[in-house]
Amino acid sequence: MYAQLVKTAGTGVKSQEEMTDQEREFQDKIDRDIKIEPKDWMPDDYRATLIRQIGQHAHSEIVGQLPEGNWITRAPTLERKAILLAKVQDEAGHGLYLYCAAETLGVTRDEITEMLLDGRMKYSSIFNYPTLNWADIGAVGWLVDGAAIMNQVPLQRTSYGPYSRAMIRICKEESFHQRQGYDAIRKMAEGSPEQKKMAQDALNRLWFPSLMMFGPSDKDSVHSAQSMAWKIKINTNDELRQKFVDQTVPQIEFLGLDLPDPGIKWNEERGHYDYTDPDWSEFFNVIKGNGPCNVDRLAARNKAWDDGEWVRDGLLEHARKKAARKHAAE
Ligand code: FAQ
Repeated sequence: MYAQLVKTAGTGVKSQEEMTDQEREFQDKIDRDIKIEPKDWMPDDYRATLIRQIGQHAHSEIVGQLPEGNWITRAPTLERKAILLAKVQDEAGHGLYLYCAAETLGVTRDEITEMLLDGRMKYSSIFNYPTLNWADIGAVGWLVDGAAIMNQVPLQRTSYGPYSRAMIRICKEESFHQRQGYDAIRKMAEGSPEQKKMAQDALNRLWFPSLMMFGPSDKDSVHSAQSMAWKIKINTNDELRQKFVDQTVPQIEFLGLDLPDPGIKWNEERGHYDYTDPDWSEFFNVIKGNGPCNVDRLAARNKAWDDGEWVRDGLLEHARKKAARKHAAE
């Protein structure tokens, strides 16, 4: 069902005249900020766009555990280990809320998981970059969670009720994630010259991949126009990227680190920082499956899925037996 729906998504935005009465009524609800709930009528493309976005978002939370999980055993102190463990567990929880939100649209979690595992569905490009050392873990919390929050705070107002409600809870936890990352990187930036160098190196390597998290520039964004008309997205990719740059540059300066991009400069006229665009050919290459860690990430998820088969089978068999006993007793 989803694969069929998805084929139709991403077409142009319809004018009022082109809409059917039912579509006009739907758009009117959106325009009046009335939330769309699972049993309400919705256009197929709206449903498909949501399944794609929520599904990719859920997959990102799950795959996003891998680069951080890698460092739980090597965290420098017990406190940092406990914090990282809690954060990685939170990401699993975010994935689960989001899979539940996707399921309200008529897909099963198994269906979209299989689409992740065989490469038909995407997850965020950022998780295809490696975390090489402890400074990278601080930088992931600071920059990656920072970018994630910038994107997710407006999504609390997204038009689909279950997605919006999931985002409210997720955002609360994400802000703790960002704070712990900033705290970890600050410790490094204020530490020995070697530690400061590691913090700088992590910032330099993760800066452009973090900017890519917001998606391609607006002129290349296939889905933005329709998604914004339906208030699935509240801001464009470039608007959020600019907000992230404006918020993060003063933090870099406060940490006493060098700016990772010589193009960063305050623009008095615009009231924003100018910055260099990421290398979009690298971005498109990464989302095609050719980033530094794509193969490893998918192999890890496939292994976890295969290794967990006996657990899923056992639970289903238990549920089946329980239902049969209940049925026999009635
Ligand atoms: N990576 O037309 P647009 C996190 C694809 S959560 C991969 O602009 P759209 C928490 C896009 O799917 C991070 N693919 O698309 C955490 C489309 O391809 P398709 C995840 C990307 O949907 C922290 C094509 O490019 N957050 O980090 C990316 O309107 C730390 C054209 O793009 C969300 O998912 C990308 N970065 O806008 C966890 C937030 N960008 O599907 C662990 C919700 C674009 O047609 C540790 N999602 N593409 O084949 C969104 O807000 C939107 O989906 C965007 C993309 C803004 C990401």
